Amino acid sequence: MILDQIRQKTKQGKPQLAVLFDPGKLSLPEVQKTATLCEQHRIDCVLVGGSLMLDNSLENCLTVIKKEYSGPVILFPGNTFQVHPKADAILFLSLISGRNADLLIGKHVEAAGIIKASHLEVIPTGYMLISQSQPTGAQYMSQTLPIPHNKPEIAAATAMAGEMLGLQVLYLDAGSGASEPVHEEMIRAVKQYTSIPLIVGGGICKPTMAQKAWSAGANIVVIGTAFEKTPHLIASFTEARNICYE
Ligand code: 1GP
Repeated sequence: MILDQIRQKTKQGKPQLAVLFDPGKLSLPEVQKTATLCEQHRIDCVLVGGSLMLDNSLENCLTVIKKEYSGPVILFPGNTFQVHPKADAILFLSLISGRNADLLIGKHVEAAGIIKASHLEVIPTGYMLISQSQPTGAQYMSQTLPIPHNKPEIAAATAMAGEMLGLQVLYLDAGSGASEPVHEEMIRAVKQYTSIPLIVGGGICKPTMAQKAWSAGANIVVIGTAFEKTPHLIASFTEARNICYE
């Protein structure tokens, strides 16, 4: 089970690196190139999804990734259409930072039957959007108020409530292409008050930024935009991950 692997690495204190593929933003040759690098550099897992896809590029993207990359491929769905049995697992996201009932439970009811039939491993995830000076795509698409970036106590309380509700993983997201990542203080606060694996992403574009997130308590750091622009950066991020563990 993929969640067991994540838990095990978390328990061992191994920093994990995930690469986000947004099929709406990448061409198939770009997907292939990045997936090959993910395999070469032993990326811990791959996430696939996006706020918006203007065509049905999800299936083609998954096919190419599965051909090149042998690690776990996890859906990170931006909506109920982004469920596909070619992946291995799905982050079943409840947007616990917001108060949009549809994104807390409504869409889940709609998708439950399809997910059950798909046999995807389901990873119940408390998803928290963190505010930026500029609204991100995720904020706009979810039409929710994110947690203010300078309020770590709100993030910690939200995360605790999510864990108490039985969610298995937490995801702090500044949003794709965010101008600044989730602050270390917030990561530390969430980690201090919870004990489930913590994913952190959004706006992390340098290996030193990833190292700061891991040191503050992130178990999985997610990189999307930086690798879309420069896939070869994967090598320096994995080096940073390995140094962090030594
Ligand atoms: C977005 O956390 C992911 O949901 C990754 O963000 O594209 O900014 O790396 P970036």
